[in-house]
Amino acid sequence: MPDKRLWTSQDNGVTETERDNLFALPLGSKADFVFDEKVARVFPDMIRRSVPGYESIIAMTGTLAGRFATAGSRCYDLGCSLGASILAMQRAIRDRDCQITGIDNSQDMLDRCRLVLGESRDLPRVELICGDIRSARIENASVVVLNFTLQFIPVAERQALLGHIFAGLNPGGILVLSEKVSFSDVRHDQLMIALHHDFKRARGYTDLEISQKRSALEHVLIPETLDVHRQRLRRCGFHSVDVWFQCFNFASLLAIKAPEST
Ligand code: GEK
Repeated sequence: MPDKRLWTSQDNGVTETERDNLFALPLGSKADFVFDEKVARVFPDMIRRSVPGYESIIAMTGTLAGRFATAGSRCYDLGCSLGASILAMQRAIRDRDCQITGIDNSQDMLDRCRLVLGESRDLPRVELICGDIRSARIENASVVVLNFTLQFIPVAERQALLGHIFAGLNPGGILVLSEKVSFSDVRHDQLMIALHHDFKRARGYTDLEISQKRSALEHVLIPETLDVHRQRLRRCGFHSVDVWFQCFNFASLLAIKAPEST
């Protein structure tokens, strides 16, 4: 019987996580993807083998927070899952006076997140909230992170959420927005999807796993083009918006709120 546990380095410690085989066997009925206990258990393995560039985006989220977090302000990780971005920010922010708030509406994710984060007295304090990011209180923020979470919010509600985040950001504050994206050129879109599936195959997922996961996410994860994201962020009022990372159909944007002086 192979050992199902994997030891995943989270830089400041080691997290025990199982290998993701949730879609390995044929599923009788088609059900939408949910962030339940089964997913939380395998999440670190699942996201690393599913999202090209995930490790770089998480590490650079820390680097960005290290530059933009200001003394006495708050940093938010919206849809924090097991806290990968929280850990990266905690390590990069030198000001102990900053507080990091992680919000997720999956209690199963947050229960595991608490175990991953543990107690670290000499790092910025972390508060974890179980709730919907659409009704979250965001205030005095210097850094807001939405890493692969906006894609799960209904398209019609995305503008309101981003507007709410913009209102809670201090002048000079940033939003890091990472998403699976689509492309308006159909051939390019299909090529990026095929390359993403090659990435997953190279990391051990079978064609059955890839197609069953794709069906489960079909009505749950709705990608949009980079142009749509850029335009929406500009409409919210961000004065500087652009992509800082892209690998196939996964990208991360940096949106900056103007400093008071400009
Ligand atoms: C990472 N950022 O490791 N309110 C709160 N949480 C939500 C909502 C909502 N309305 N909708 C979804 N979630 C993480 C990865 S995973 C991305 C983020 C993925 C939560 C959901 O419970 C899940 O934990 C997270 O958003 C999305 O970088 O699995 O592709």
